[in-house]
Amino acid sequence: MEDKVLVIGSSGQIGSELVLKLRDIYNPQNIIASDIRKGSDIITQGGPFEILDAKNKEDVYTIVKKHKITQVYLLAAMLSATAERHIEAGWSLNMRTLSNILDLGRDGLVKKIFWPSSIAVFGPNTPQILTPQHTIMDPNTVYGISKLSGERWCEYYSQKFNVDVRSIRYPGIISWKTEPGGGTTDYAIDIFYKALTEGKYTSFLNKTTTLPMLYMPDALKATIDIMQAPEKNILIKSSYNLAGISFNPEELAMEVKKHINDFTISYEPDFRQEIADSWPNSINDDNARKHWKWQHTYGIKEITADMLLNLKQKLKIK
Ligand code: AKB
Repeated sequence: MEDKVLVIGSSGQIGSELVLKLRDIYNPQNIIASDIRKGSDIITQGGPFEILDAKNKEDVYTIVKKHKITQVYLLAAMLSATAERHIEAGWSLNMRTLSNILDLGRDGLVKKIFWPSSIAVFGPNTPQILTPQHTIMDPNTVYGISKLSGERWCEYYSQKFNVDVRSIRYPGIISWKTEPGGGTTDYAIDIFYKALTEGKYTSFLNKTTTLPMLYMPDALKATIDIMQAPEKNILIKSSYNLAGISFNPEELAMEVKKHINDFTISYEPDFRQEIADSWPNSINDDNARKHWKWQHTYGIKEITADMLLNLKQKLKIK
């Protein structure tokens, strides 16, 4: 029997691109997109789409039974900056949705689950350079606390109920198709929009704030690779460290300047600076590379060139 896949959060930055990628690889009729709000036509018309509030367990179970779903990708979440402003809503969204999906696995309704964790699981006392897989984890944001709790629940459900749940600690994800909302790493996307439309950008992080980042094609590849890997290769049941590249706002601005000569950047750090300061500069992802052959492709040069090229077309800039 062919797998039937449910993507929750299909209108978001990652979900919207993941649906299209999965529909390219598999039969599009087997990829059911879902979100609390209606997404773009390309998502809702290119295959099945359901309006779904994944906090509602009954609704989740109904959709899963209706479409005979075998795999779930849970991409709905409130990111770090927004969750600091909406503590209860962030906690509730991030935890309720995960618990509903893990229960689907425990109850034998689905065979495989993908749930993303984040570099936000680390905190101010975590070693910041090449952060190891197993280390001090003392997140001090709502988002980070929810992700670390989520990791513990994933491992628990895997050990106690044999649920096949797979997870990656996403770094900042850079992309041009759908804008992200409410992340601390979002400066690395905003900068491209502003460089093209205004020729200048004011960064909400200071110039030396180095953070781990990944370009969307690499993020999609990692997500699908871990789901396609044989179960015996998934030795870490909480969440895998994953790295692509690391850079700071000043380095990214210098790269942008190579394409837009008169581009200027200034710095006005806000509350997101403290969040970024508590996260790693770089990540050790040896386990992902060993266990399921993870490899990234895009560096800062390639990301900058591709972002500017695609955003120019999207924003209709000559
Ligand atoms: C955020 O900035 O909140 C996210 C993340 C690193 O998980 N992009």
